[in-house]
Amino acid sequence: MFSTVLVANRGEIALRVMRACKELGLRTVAVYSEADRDALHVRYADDAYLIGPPPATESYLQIETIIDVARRSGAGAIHPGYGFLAENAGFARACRDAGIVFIGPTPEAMDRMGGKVPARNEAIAADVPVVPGTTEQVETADEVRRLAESFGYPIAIKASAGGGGRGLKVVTQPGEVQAAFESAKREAAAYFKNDEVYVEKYITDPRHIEIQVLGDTQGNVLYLGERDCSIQRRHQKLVEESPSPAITPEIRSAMGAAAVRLAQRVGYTGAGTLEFLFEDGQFYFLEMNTRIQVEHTVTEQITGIDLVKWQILVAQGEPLPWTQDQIQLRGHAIECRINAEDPADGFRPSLGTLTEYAEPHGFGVRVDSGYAQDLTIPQFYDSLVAKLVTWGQDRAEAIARMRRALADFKIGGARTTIPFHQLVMDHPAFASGDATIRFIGLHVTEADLKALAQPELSATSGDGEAVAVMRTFDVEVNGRRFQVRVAQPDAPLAAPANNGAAAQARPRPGKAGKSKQHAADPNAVVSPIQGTVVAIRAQPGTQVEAGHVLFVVEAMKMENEITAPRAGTIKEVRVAERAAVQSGEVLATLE
Ligand code: MV4
Repeated sequence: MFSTVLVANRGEIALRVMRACKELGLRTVAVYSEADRDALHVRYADDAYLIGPPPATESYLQIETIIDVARRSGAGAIHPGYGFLAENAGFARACRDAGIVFIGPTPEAMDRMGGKVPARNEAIAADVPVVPGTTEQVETADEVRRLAESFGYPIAIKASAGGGGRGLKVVTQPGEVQAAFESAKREAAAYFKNDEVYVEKYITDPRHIEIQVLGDTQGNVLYLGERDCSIQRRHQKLVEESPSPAITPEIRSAMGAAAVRLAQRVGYTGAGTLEFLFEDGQFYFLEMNTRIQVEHTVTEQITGIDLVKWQILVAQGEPLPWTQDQIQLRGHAIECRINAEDPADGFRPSLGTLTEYAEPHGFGVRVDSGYAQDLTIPQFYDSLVAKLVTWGQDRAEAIARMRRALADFKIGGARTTIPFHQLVMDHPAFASGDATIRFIGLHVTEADLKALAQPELSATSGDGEAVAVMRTFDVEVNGRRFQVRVAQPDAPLAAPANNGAAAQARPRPGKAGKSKQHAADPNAVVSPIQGTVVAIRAQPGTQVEAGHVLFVVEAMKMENEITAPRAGTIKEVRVAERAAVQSGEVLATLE
């Protein structure tokens, strides 16, 4: 069996996988892009290989390169972490063809459960409840209306090839069907190059509940309880917990049994997650994630089972050593995703060099992090800095501990989601276990988020030019200790140029002047962020209303809609699709 594992990922999950390898006595190989030369996963691995520039070319996604590194480094197995290559059946096949163990399910199981529509059909065949609807594509708006009559409004029109909430249209009455159907097809064609859509009843206020499964190569599949991931924003999960405050032991065993039936039917091996919507005591299978997930930690905390270790052991042919009734859930665990994002500014990425970084410690506190003090968060990847997980004997204790741990987590140099999590942990609707997928919007308003303003990362001069970095110092006055925040003059080119705090604090004079000028120009449609243009909805001559979405700019895997600042006619479109744009750059002009 293999004795060296190549970890084809970065950040906290690469470290998480390498720790498991180390405990099993396996040698680890890291791969890294030029943006990750200083990254912790590179230092932690026994061996590390540079695989090129950061994703203009998507370095961590290069199948051939990674398999070649596996060969050169003597790795007998590859762990893909999550994202990147984890759900790529082609990559799993390429590993198999190269005689390398892919730590995950077989490509055949991935093919059967990877797509939404195939997975829905497998679920129906396994007698697992799905949302009422079709799986065949609907061809006409008339057909949509007929289907809607049979299971009632509201309905969801979904892109067959969709995922992550893209290509989902909600229709509340027959009069809206035509426009929504056409719009769904257009969006599906634009995003997925496949305009097939199907129809489901729309569940208006569900929870997102997912079941963790673990299968071995002997055909055993176990379920390890559920996770409640209802607290999310635009399909980005922010808080996850296990067990769910809404799931009774009876529902848990019914959902668990359903998940095991489905996983067993497709010959599932390794760790996997089945996503369900849950409302009014009913659960409906949505889709399966055929990988380890970010939030696997909360399941580990309450089951005591090291999921990543068992992914590896199962890949080595080891049978699972438990029966279902030996799986016991103990206490309660909560995970908060600490992202470098500003919750007061639409969760915009807030990248920089971590001038301060001190993690919380103590009983019941776990931090899975990819960063340390003085490291710079690169703009190319997601904004996850650390996962903060607390365990308690019960939910109240896990919440109290999370409050304490959030207060103890000190991060400077980038804004983070910590104040958002503090708001959630203090919220009565969260305390009572009432959060659904509409928690943000219903219980946390835009105004609540706006009020979460964090201290300035830099001080500005009178004309708005950044001149200093804010730092915190301890001082003693008459023997009593105080903390003071001081604006320290910007250090001369000390920090890395890579979008770090110093670089942000002192923008190149030409650029700052330019963006200010643009921001003041009422005719300019300006990108507030650095990123890549992924969609253009503006043509010269088009009349637009204020707030119309004109561009979609992707930064750090998140899409940002750039809207018209006022009503008017598009005069000029200055960027092309796939163009890299700077923060402050003019994308179009109005007249
Ligand atoms: C739904 C739904 C309600 N009814 N389908 C969004 C992403 C994709 N995974 C499925 N999604 C949904 N499908 C029906 N028939 C509501 C959502 C949904 C959602 C689901 C899970 C977590 C967060 C969500 C946020 C908005 C909508």
